[in-house]
Amino acid sequence: MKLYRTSKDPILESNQRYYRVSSDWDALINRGDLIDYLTSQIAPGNETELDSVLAPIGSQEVWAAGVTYYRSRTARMEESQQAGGGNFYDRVYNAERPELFFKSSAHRVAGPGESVRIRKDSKWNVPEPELTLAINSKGEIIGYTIGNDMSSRDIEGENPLYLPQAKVYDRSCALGPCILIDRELLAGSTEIRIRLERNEEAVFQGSTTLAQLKRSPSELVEFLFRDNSFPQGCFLLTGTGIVPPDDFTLQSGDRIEISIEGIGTLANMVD
Ligand code: DO4
Ligand code: MG
Repeated sequence: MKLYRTSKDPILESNQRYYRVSSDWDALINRGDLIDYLTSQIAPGNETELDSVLAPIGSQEVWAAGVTYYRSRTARMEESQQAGGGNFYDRVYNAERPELFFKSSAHRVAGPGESVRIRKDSKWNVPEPELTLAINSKGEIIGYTIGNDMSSRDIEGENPLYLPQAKVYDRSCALGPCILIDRELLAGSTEIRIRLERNEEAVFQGSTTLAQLKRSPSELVEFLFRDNSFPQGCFLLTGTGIVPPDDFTLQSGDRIEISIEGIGTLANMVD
Protein backbone atom coordinates (compact mmCIF):
# COMPACT_ATOMS: atom_id res chain seq x y z
CA MET A 1 0.00 0.00 0.00
CA LYS A 2 1.18 3.52 -0.78
CA LEU A 3 -0.02 6.64 0.98
CA TYR A 4 -0.01 10.04 -0.78
CA ARG A 5 -0.57 13.45 0.70
CA THR A 6 -2.51 15.69 -1.66
CA SER A 7 -3.93 19.18 -1.52
CA LYS A 8 -7.23 17.53 -0.38
CA ASP A 9 -7.52 14.26 1.59
CA PRO A 10 -4.71 11.69 1.91
CA ILE A 11 -5.00 9.05 -0.82
CA LEU A 12 -4.20 5.36 -0.55
CA GLU A 13 -2.96 3.32 -3.51
CA SER A 14 -3.69 -0.40 -3.46
CA ASN A 15 -3.49 -2.66 -6.54
CA GLN A 16 -3.17 0.41 -8.80
CA ARG A 17 -6.47 1.87 -7.54
CA TYR A 18 -6.75 5.02 -5.45
CA TYR A 19 -8.92 5.53 -2.34
CA ARG A 20 -9.72 8.68 -0.40
CA VAL A 21 -8.82 8.52 3.31
CA SER A 22 -10.64 11.11 5.43
CA SER A 23 -8.11 11.99 8.07
CA ASP A 24 -5.73 14.65 9.22
CA TRP A 25 -2.22 13.69 8.03
CA ASP A 26 -0.44 13.86 11.41
CA ALA A 27 -3.21 11.90 13.16
CA LEU A 28 -3.23 9.32 10.37
CA ILE A 29 0.44 8.41 10.37
CA ASN A 30 0.43 8.12 14.17
CA ARG A 31 -2.54 5.74 14.39
CA GLY A 32 -1.69 2.57 16.30
CA ASP A 33 -3.95 0.61 13.92
CA LEU A 34 -2.64 2.30 10.75
CA ILE A 35 -2.56 -0.75 8.48
CA ASP A 36 -5.99 -2.03 9.59
CA TYR A 37 -7.47 1.45 9.25
CA LEU A 38 -6.02 1.97 5.75
CA THR A 39 -7.22 -1.48 4.71
CA SER A 40 -10.73 -0.56 5.88
CA GLN A 41 -10.69 2.43 3.51
CA ILE A 42 -10.31 0.19 0.44
CA ALA A 43 -13.97 0.32 -0.55
CA PRO A 44 -15.67 1.16 -3.88
CA GLY A 45 -17.37 4.22 -2.34
CA ASN A 46 -13.94 5.74 -1.54
CA GLU A 47 -12.42 5.35 -5.01
CA THR A 48 -10.88 8.50 -6.45
CA GLU A 49 -8.16 9.81 -8.79
CA LEU A 50 -4.65 10.75 -7.74
CA ASP A 51 -4.15 14.47 -8.16
CA SER A 52 -1.98 17.34 -6.75
CA VAL A 53 0.56 15.22 -4.85
CA LEU A 54 2.44 17.07 -2.08
CA ALA A 55 5.44 16.06 0.02
CA PRO A 56 4.21 13.33 2.41
CA ILE A 57 4.84 15.46 5.48
CA GLY A 58 2.60 17.27 7.96
CA SER A 59 4.32 18.81 10.98
CA GLN A 60 7.06 16.18 11.37
CA GLU A 61 10.73 17.09 11.73
CA VAL A 62 13.16 15.66 9.19
CA TRP A 63 16.46 14.21 10.45
CA ALA A 64 19.30 12.58 8.55
CA ALA A 65 22.05 10.06 9.13
CA GLY A 66 25.46 10.58 7.52
CA VAL A 67 28.47 8.51 6.51
CA THR A 68 26.46 5.29 6.51
CA TYR A 69 27.89 4.09 3.17
CA TYR A 70 31.60 3.57 2.41
CA ARG A 71 31.27 5.83 -0.67
CA SER A 72 30.12 8.71 1.54
CA ARG A 73 32.96 8.17 4.03
CA THR A 74 35.55 8.35 1.24
CA ALA A 75 34.04 11.41 -0.47
CA ARG A 76 33.84 13.30 2.85
CA MET A 77 37.43 12.42 3.78
CA GLU A 78 38.66 13.77 0.44
CA GLU A 79 36.64 17.00 0.55
CA SER A 80 37.77 17.88 4.11
CA GLN A 81 41.39 16.72 3.88
CA GLN A 82 42.87 20.20 3.46
CA ALA A 83 40.86 21.51 6.41
CA GLY A 84 42.20 18.69 8.60
CA GLY A 85 38.77 17.13 9.04
CA GLY A 86 39.53 13.92 7.13
CA ASN A 87 39.69 11.31 9.84
CA PHE A 88 36.50 12.41 11.60
CA TYR A 89 34.58 10.71 8.84
CA ASP A 90 36.52 7.47 9.04
CA ARG A 91 35.99 7.47 12.80
CA VAL A 92 32.24 8.02 12.59
CA TYR A 93 31.88 5.37 9.88
CA ASN A 94 33.38 2.85 12.31
CA ALA A 95 32.01 4.19 15.60
CA GLU A 96 29.11 2.69 17.52
CA ARG A 97 27.26 6.04 17.57
CA PRO A 98 26.05 7.12 14.12
CA GLU A 99 26.14 10.65 12.75
CA LEU A 100 22.59 12.05 13.06
CA PHE A 101 21.71 15.63 12.26
CA PHE A 102 18.62 17.81 12.03
CA LYS A 103 17.84 18.28 8.34
CA SER A 104 14.60 20.15 7.90
CA SER A 105 11.38 21.44 9.27
CA ALA A 106 8.33 20.76 7.08
CA HIS A 107 8.22 24.26 5.57
CA ARG A 108 11.65 23.81 3.95
CA VAL A 109 10.71 20.54 2.24
CA ALA A 110 9.96 20.37 -1.51
CA GLY A 111 7.43 17.81 -2.75
CA PRO A 112 7.32 15.92 -6.05
CA GLY A 113 7.61 18.31 -9.00
CA GLU A 114 8.57 21.29 -6.80
CA SER A 115 11.98 22.92 -7.06
CA VAL A 116 14.86 22.34 -4.68
CA ARG A 117 17.50 25.04 -4.24
CA ILE A 118 21.25 25.46 -4.15
CA ARG A 119 22.64 27.90 -1.62
CA LYS A 120 23.45 31.34 -3.02
CA ASP A 121 26.81 31.40 -1.19
CA SER A 122 28.01 27.97 -2.34
CA LYS A 123 29.83 26.82 -5.47
CA TRP A 124 29.78 23.04 -5.10
CA ASN A 125 26.38 21.42 -4.68
CA VAL A 126 25.06 17.89 -5.05
CA PRO A 127 21.85 15.98 -4.42
CA GLU A 128 22.01 13.02 -2.03
CA PRO A 129 19.49 10.26 -2.83
CA GLU A 130 18.51 8.51 0.39
CA LEU A 131 16.08 5.88 1.58
CA THR A 132 13.95 7.70 4.14
CA LEU A 133 12.18 6.14 7.09
CA ALA A 134 8.71 7.32 8.13
CA ILE A 135 8.53 6.88 11.89
CA ASN A 136 5.55 7.33 14.23
CA SER A 137 5.61 8.98 17.66
CA LYS A 138 6.34 5.61 19.31
CA GLY A 139 9.53 5.20 17.30
CA GLU A 140 8.07 2.52 15.02
CA ILE A 141 8.98 2.52 11.32
CA ILE A 142 5.64 2.68 9.50
CA GLY A 143 7.04 2.91 5.99
CA TYR A 144 9.53 4.33 3.53
CA THR A 145 9.83 7.27 1.19
CA ILE A 146 12.54 8.86 -0.96
CA GLY A 147 14.60 11.76 0.37
CA ASN A 148 17.01 14.17 -1.29
CA ASP A 149 19.53 15.61 1.19
CA MET A 150 20.72 18.58 -0.92
CA SER A 151 24.24 19.45 0.23
CA SER A 152 26.84 22.17 -0.26
CA ARG A 153 30.10 20.25 -0.39
CA ASP A 154 32.41 23.29 -0.34
CA ILE A 155 30.86 24.59 2.90
CA GLU A 156 30.86 21.14 4.52
CA GLY A 157 34.47 20.53 3.36
CA GLU A 158 35.74 23.88 4.65
CA ASN A 159 35.03 22.87 8.24
CA PRO A 160 32.89 20.02 9.67
CA LEU A 161 31.37 22.55 12.10
CA TYR A 162 29.72 24.21 9.10
CA LEU A 163 27.58 21.10 8.51
CA PRO A 164 24.25 22.74 9.49
CA GLN A 165 24.87 25.52 6.95
CA ALA A 166 25.78 23.01 4.24
CA LYS A 167 22.63 21.01 4.92
CA VAL A 168 19.83 23.24 6.21
CA TYR A 169 18.46 26.08 4.10
CA ASP A 170 15.20 26.78 2.27
CA ARG A 171 14.13 23.87 0.06
CA SER A 172 17.31 21.90 0.79
CA CYS A 173 15.27 18.74 1.24
CA ALA A 174 12.82 16.91 -1.00
CA LEU A 175 10.56 14.05 0.04
CA GLY A 176 8.11 11.88 -1.86
CA PRO A 177 6.27 10.84 -3.86
CA CYS A 178 4.47 8.68 -1.26
CA ILE A 179 5.01 6.58 1.86
CA LEU A 180 5.26 2.89 1.09
CA ILE A 181 3.39 1.56 4.14
CA ASP A 182 5.34 -1.49 5.18
CA ARG A 183 6.62 -2.57 8.58
CA GLU A 184 8.97 -5.12 7.00
CA LEU A 185 12.58 -4.24 6.18
CA LEU A 186 13.20 -3.58 2.49
CA ALA A 187 15.42 -6.25 0.90
CA GLY A 188 19.19 -5.64 0.68
CA SER A 189 18.91 -6.00 -3.09
CA THR A 190 16.62 -2.91 -3.26
CA GLU A 191 18.17 -0.45 -5.70
CA ILE A 192 18.47 3.32 -5.23
CA ARG A 193 19.08 5.12 -8.53
CA ILE A 194 19.73 8.74 -9.47
CA ARG A 195 19.72 10.47 -12.84
CA LEU A 196 20.74 14.11 -13.26
CA GLU A 197 19.72 15.89 -16.46
CA ARG A 198 20.87 19.16 -17.94
CA ASN A 199 19.11 20.40 -21.09
CA GLU A 200 17.34 17.01 -21.21
CA GLU A 201 20.64 15.09 -21.41
CA ALA A 202 21.94 12.84 -18.62
CA VAL A 203 24.98 14.43 -16.95
CA PHE A 204 25.29 11.86 -14.15
CA GLN A 205 23.70 8.54 -13.32
CA GLY A 206 24.45 6.31 -10.37
CA SER A 207 23.04 3.50 -8.31
CA THR A 208 23.58 1.56 -5.11
CA THR A 209 21.70 -1.04 -3.10
CA LEU A 210 20.54 -1.18 0.49
CA ALA A 211 23.04 -4.00 1.06
CA GLN A 212 25.73 -1.24 1.08
CA LEU A 213 24.07 0.60 4.01
CA LYS A 214 26.35 -0.08 7.00
CA ARG A 215 23.77 0.48 9.74
CA SER A 216 20.30 -1.01 10.08
CA PRO A 217 17.26 1.29 9.99
CA SER A 218 16.27 0.13 13.48
CA GLU A 219 19.73 1.00 14.87
CA LEU A 220 19.46 4.53 13.44
CA VAL A 221 15.95 4.96 14.86
CA GLU A 222 17.04 3.67 18.26
CA PHE A 223 19.79 6.33 18.47
CA LEU A 224 17.46 9.08 17.22
CA PHE A 225 14.81 8.28 19.83
CA ARG A 226 17.29 7.74 22.72
CA ASP A 227 16.64 11.11 24.28
CA ASN A 228 14.29 12.84 21.89
CA SER A 229 10.53 12.82 21.62
CA PHE A 230 8.66 13.32 18.36
CA PRO A 231 4.99 13.90 19.24
CA GLN A 232 3.98 13.87 15.53
CA GLY A 233 6.54 11.27 14.41
CA CYS A 234 9.44 12.16 12.13
CA PHE A 235 11.36 11.27 8.97
CA LEU A 236 14.93 9.98 8.95
CA LEU A 237 17.07 10.03 5.81
CA THR A 238 19.49 7.11 6.03
CA GLY A 239 22.52 8.55 4.19
CA THR A 240 23.83 8.53 0.66
CA GLY A 241 25.73 5.80 -1.14
CA ILE A 242 25.98 7.74 -4.39
CA VAL A 243 28.30 10.73 -4.81
CA PRO A 244 28.89 12.33 -8.25
CA PRO A 245 32.52 12.92 -9.31
CA ASP A 246 34.27 15.89 -7.66
CA ASP A 247 34.11 18.05 -10.80
CA PHE A 248 30.30 17.88 -10.81
CA THR A 249 28.15 20.62 -9.34
CA LEU A 250 24.42 21.18 -9.77
CA GLN A 251 23.21 24.17 -11.77
CA SER A 252 19.94 26.02 -11.87
CA GLY A 253 17.63 24.28 -14.41
CA ASP A 254 19.01 20.77 -13.74
CA ARG A 255 16.49 17.96 -13.20
CA ILE A 256 17.03 15.42 -10.40
CA GLU A 257 15.30 12.06 -10.60
CA ILE A 258 15.67 9.59 -7.72
CA SER A 259 14.07 6.14 -7.83
CA ILE A 260 13.85 3.44 -5.18
CA GLU A 261 12.41 0.07 -6.10
CA GLY A 262 8.97 -0.44 -4.58
CA ILE A 263 8.48 3.23 -3.68
CA GLY A 264 8.63 5.10 -7.01
CA THR A 265 10.41 8.16 -8.39
CA LEU A 266 10.95 11.59 -6.88
CA ALA A 267 11.65 14.26 -9.53
CA ASN A 268 12.58 17.88 -8.83
CA MET A 269 14.04 20.75 -10.80
CA VAL A 270 16.79 22.94 -9.35
CA ASP A 271 15.77 26.60 -8.97
O1 DO4 B 1 28.81 14.36 7.46
C1 DO4 B 1 28.36 14.76 6.47
C2 DO4 B 1 27.05 14.41 5.90
C3 DO4 B 1 26.98 13.04 5.36
C4 DO4 B 1 25.71 12.75 4.64
O2 DO4 B 1 24.80 13.54 4.55
C5 DO4 B 1 25.55 11.42 4.04
O3 DO4 B 1 26.43 10.56 4.15
O4 DO4 B 1 24.50 11.21 3.42
MG1 MG C 1 23.12 12.80 3.24
